Amino acid sequence: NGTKQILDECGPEGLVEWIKQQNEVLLTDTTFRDAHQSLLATRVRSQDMFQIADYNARMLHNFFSFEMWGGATFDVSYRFLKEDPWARLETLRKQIPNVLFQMLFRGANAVGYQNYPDNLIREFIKESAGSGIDVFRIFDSLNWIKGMEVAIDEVRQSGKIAEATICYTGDILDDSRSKYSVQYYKDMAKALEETGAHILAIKDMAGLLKPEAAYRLVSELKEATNLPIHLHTHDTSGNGIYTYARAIEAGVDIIDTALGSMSGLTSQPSANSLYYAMKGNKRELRADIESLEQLSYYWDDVRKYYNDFESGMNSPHSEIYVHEMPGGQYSNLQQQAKAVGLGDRWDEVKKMYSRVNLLFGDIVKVTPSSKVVGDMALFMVQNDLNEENIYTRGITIDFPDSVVEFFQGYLGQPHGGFPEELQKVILKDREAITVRPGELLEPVDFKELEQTIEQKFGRSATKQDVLAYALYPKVFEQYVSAVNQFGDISVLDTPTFFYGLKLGEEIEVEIEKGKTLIIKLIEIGEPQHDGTRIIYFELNGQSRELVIQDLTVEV
Ligand code: PYR
Repeated sequence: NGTKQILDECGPEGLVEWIKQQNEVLLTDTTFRDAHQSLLATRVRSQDMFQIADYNARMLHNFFSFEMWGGATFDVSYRFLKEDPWARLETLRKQIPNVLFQMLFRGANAVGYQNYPDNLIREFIKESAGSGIDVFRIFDSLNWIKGMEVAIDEVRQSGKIAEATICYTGDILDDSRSKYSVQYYKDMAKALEETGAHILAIKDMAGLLKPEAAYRLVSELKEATNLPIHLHTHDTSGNGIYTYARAIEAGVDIIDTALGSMSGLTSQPSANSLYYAMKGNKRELRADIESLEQLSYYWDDVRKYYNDFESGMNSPHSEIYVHEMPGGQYSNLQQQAKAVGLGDRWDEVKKMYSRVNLLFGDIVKVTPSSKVVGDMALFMVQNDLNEENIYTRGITIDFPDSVVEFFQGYLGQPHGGFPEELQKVILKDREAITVRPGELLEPVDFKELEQTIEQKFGRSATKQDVLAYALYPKVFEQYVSAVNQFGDISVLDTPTFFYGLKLGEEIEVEIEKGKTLIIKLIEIGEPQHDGTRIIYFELNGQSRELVIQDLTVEV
């Protein structure tokens, strides 16, 4: 029996007991979520997962879970892939009935970048649980317990696993960074246990947890709480396998890995390599290495389709221990720097990132607090600001919205509070809140949103549509108009989706089960004076033509 059956038959408490009773190191495979979020700008399409899902179910049946939803995958699906993330979840659920499905949930920020009303958080969790999610990894971008309480409560009420999370920052081995000490993490772990966590996650989102720190932290947290511990790291420094080996010796229960060809650097450490690394150890991995290798070959091929989204990082970056930038942020901030003309000052931006962190009082940096630090770093470099002149020149400067909102308390409260003098400079005459933002936000009126969707888009709205619209109104609107214009383009194969058909190329598209179209591109007509072209193609052997607007043609 897979872990899914254990949860369904024995409930969350039964599953937790089962984890504790056995001594195996359990694995979560992140290939469907964090691996591609961190390596390929979250662009992996559902098609490429559906093709291999049956194999995952059979070959990785002894895994604890598949992390396959949440984080950035929700909005990227609608925004860039023009596909419905709920359909991904429900289809994979049917294909993989035996292993737990896990999602990353940003506490009061859900799968977005701002705090949302409590009723939206609750409804989103209910719907996700109903559509197939079993394990909710809930974190707060400032490690603020209050930002996680509503989500933990709702997951428990839904009968699913609340995996409450400590985000790891700083360095417990460095006494000069005493703000995030072992004691701090122990206190946080106990508070999460009292709040109702079933499992405790250590989320090392930047890959800062050094091997000896992992040993010490896992040992201490096992002493401090009665919860199974699930460790997540990134391999940016190249030290990930060693970190896991030490955590395994300290008794960690579950770890996050990715399949070989989707692992390493900003992604998770490789399950395949860890398997060999642990050989001969008392807690060697029970994984089936042949299956891991087969699946890795598949992703080796598929990854090539996404070449345009590779970050360009091609060797381990030990500087991560200095700038502390999360795995998924590095390439994004680099793009942002280029966009504002700071491409050739990237080294300065990276240094400024760590200086801004200290200026802000040394905060936890993970979505969305990491974005605030990144926005401020760019702003400081652009405007020649530094730790001294900000208090004088800053009085007359308008800071980026994300920074202002952070200092207003709209992302919650950082450990140790805000630096007061800087807060005054940034907020000017704006007020700051100290309560949970969710307490002040008006509840979402779901009925009204449903009617708005129906009127605006001329289609009936499902609960899933309403939730997506409540979280991301503009993105959802653009998604619906793309679907209205082009139909369901999620059925296209990935090279065709990203790069189009070449002359003479023939593709097969399954538009629904058992219904296939064979499309061959025959000729592209000359551009007309109105910017249109005629496309000549064959559809299941029949000649067809279509007039399209070629946006690259100047009219
Ligand atoms: C996310 O929030 O998407 C992360 O991966 C941290």
